[in-house]
Amino acid sequence: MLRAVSNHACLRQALSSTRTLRTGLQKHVHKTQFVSVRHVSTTKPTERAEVEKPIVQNGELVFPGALRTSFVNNMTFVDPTTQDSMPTYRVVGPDGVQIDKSYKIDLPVDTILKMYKDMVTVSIMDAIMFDAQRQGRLSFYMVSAGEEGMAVGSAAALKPQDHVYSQYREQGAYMYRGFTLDDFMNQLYGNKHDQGKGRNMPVHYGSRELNMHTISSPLATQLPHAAGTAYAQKMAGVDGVTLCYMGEGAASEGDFHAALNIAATRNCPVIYFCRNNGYAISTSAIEQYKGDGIASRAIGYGIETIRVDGNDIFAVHRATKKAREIALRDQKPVLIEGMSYRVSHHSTSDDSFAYRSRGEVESWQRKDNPIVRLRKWLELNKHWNEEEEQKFRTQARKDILTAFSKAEKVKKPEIVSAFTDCWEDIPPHLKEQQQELGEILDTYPEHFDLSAFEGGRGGLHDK
Ligand SMILES: Cc1ncc(C[n+]2csc(CCOP(=O)(O)OP(=O)(O)O)c2C)c(N)n1
Repeated sequence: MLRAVSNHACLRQALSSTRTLRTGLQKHVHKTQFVSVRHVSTTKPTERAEVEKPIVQNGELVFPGALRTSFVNNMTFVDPTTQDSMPTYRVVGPDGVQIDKSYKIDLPVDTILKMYKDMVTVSIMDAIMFDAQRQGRLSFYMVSAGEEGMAVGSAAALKPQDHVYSQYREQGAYMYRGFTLDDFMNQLYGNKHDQGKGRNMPVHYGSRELNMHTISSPLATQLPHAAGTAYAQKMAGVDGVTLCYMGEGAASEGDFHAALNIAATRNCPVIYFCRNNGYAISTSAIEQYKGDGIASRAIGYGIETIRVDGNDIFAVHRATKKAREIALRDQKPVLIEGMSYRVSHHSTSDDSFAYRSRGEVESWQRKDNPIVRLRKWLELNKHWNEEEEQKFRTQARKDILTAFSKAEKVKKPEIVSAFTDCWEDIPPHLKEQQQELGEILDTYPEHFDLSAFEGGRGGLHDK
């Protein structure tokens, strides 16, 4: 109890120091402020007691670095190829029939229908926006075809207060949590309603309101951030966890190691969700790693883990719901590896038939798919039919096209937003650059058409 009280006092001190530090840094960038934040241990008292007292087994001291090891006198190297591969959990098979009968699908039908509709909407939006990019109406796009089930199914197991970090193929999670078609389109067009003020590439969504941390391009950097967010949630004692998505390619980054180890050692309530879709651009998973996928690595970090069929939204949802319970109750990380297949090109900058056969892609498209699988289950259970399907698809398409043409017409943000938000206030050296840009625009107005930007030349605000 004493420890908990002192932790909270420390946290308050840390938070208020951080606030002072931030304000201090932003308001007076030339001044340096130092604050001291006391070290707070989050190792459980029982764990500490274990490492503090020497442990003796059969009269011998146990090495502190491997408390559960035992001595053997036959020398054996562990050969990973002789280990069983981690199984892949499934609730419903490709034909829509429930396989794990011990699990009662207890989700309300309305929720399951929302999950289905969100997957379908994302897939239609992806197809339209991919084509829009090919027509030159958009600079870039990435679709999530074949992976909608992992994004929607996992997001459906979260609570609104949970925090989410994405890679870039999780538009389904955004949609499930309440990102609207207008929100998607405003970001894709980088118009003045885009919360990121048009500064990021398309598909780099973010929403403070929905606790969805803004996507950034450098792979895996979000993983340690997520551990830190979960650590802060733990310290603040809030009823929430953090979920962080990544691809199996991103899991080869050093940040994967840093994040999982810190999450495990600091007992952070974070769920790492790895979408293993078999490819990282042109690099197939067999060239990416030699071990048994990503889930097996979590064991080495002391993290509970499960591998699930990413085309089975029920398996994804059930595993994430359980992972959330474990992370919150035990205040520790959990890793889920969702197995799937990237049926799409990597992005609009990629032609995947340059490195894999059309036949391979087509057989996946034909044989397995999270949307078709859930549709089969819904129809078998009389919750959906062809007529509803057609009606829904027609309406979704209409709604997407409406949002698309609306966002395309909205002006870009004022050009001053190229200078704002680097710091809270524009510092003197950036002010100079802002002024210089004004002079260039005034000297060569015929070379700069600013009619697409809110306020035109006036949007620079330096006159
Ligand atoms: C640090 C870093 N290295 C390389 C890249 C270029 N890059 C962008 S996406 C990508 C592949 C990622 O594959 P994966 O994590 O498996 O996700 P997927 O695209 O399959 O969803 C690469 C190499 C990058 N954005 N950041």
